[in-house]
Amino acid sequence: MIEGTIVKGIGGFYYIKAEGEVIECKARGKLRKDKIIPMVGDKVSISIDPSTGKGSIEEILPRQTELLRPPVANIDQAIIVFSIKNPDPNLPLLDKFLVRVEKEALEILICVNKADIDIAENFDLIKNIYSKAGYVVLNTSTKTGEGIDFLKGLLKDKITVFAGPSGVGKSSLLNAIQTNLKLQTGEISEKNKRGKHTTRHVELLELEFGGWVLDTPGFSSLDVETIEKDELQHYFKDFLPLLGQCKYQSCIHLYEPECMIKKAMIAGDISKERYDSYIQLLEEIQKTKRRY
Ligand SMILES: Nc1nc2c(ncn2[C@@H]2O[C@H](COP(=O)(O)OP(=O)(O)OP(=O)(O)O)[C@@H](O)[C@H]2O)c(=O)[nH]1
Ligand SMILES: [Mg+2]
Ligand SMILES: [Zn+2]
Repeated sequence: MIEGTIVKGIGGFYYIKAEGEVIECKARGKLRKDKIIPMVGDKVSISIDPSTGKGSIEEILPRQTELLRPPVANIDQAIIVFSIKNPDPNLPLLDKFLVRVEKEALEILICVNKADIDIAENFDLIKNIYSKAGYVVLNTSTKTGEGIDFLKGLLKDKITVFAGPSGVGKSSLLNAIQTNLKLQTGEISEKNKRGKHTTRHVELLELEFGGWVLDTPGFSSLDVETIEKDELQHYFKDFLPLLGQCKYQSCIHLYEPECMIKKAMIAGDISKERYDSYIQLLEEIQKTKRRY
């Protein structure tokens, strides 16, 4: 038995890096029967059939972390990438992504790419809201090189997933970080200024200065249906210091009196955009629960 890491999965085949090589494998029927779906990032043990030279995944070792969208295992941190324009930043989608990643207790960085497109007020807006919420917000450009060295420093010796909408420049950023990755990138559609879903699968790539990165396909929506109504507040980093201080223990910061979250929002300590986003997500959770 050989141990390795899944670096890519396409059409039922998994590519496993083990002992310096990449080996094509299929998942054993036993795994499929137990409904265990291998993920990129999984540590696995594989066997090789000496007569055919083909590999099989025998076992998936316990996952340290698991993110379902994009589907990746054993990562340390997530960088959510948006662009300053083309496509325009989608803050409700950013908030949803943050909630899902906070639930997995992963480190998060926010990267606003395409800094060369000169509309600084878009960056300032995002920076204000999210640095107040406790996140690091970077501004990068693959055209001018702005922010790339700083980004590199944050990746060293870590396993980082790059996630975000199509066309924001995730693959371009990875190419700027390490030119020999040669990832395919795509033009933005002239008509709607969105990406064309160029990256089709998740891929784990090794960095020569230490660390691993995962390029992933862009997404345009996320769901929050696995999250409970009273659980949501815990995934708003900016709410955490105040939780438990409202008048009612069961406060979900909606209509209750003497709510510290609402007070902080009115005082400007929690940004209105984040509070509104929280309320929207609460409503969305309520709606999906009613459907069942
Ligand atoms: N102006 C400008 N354009 C950029 C920048 N980074 C990437 N682009 C362009 O944006 C387009 C999309 O880039 P990709 O790297 O393919 O985007 P992606 O996020 O990987 O998209 P998907 O794989 O579809 O999810 C390409 O035309 C890039 O040249 C940047 O910093 N500034
Ligand atoms: Mg891409
Ligand atoms: Zn409250």
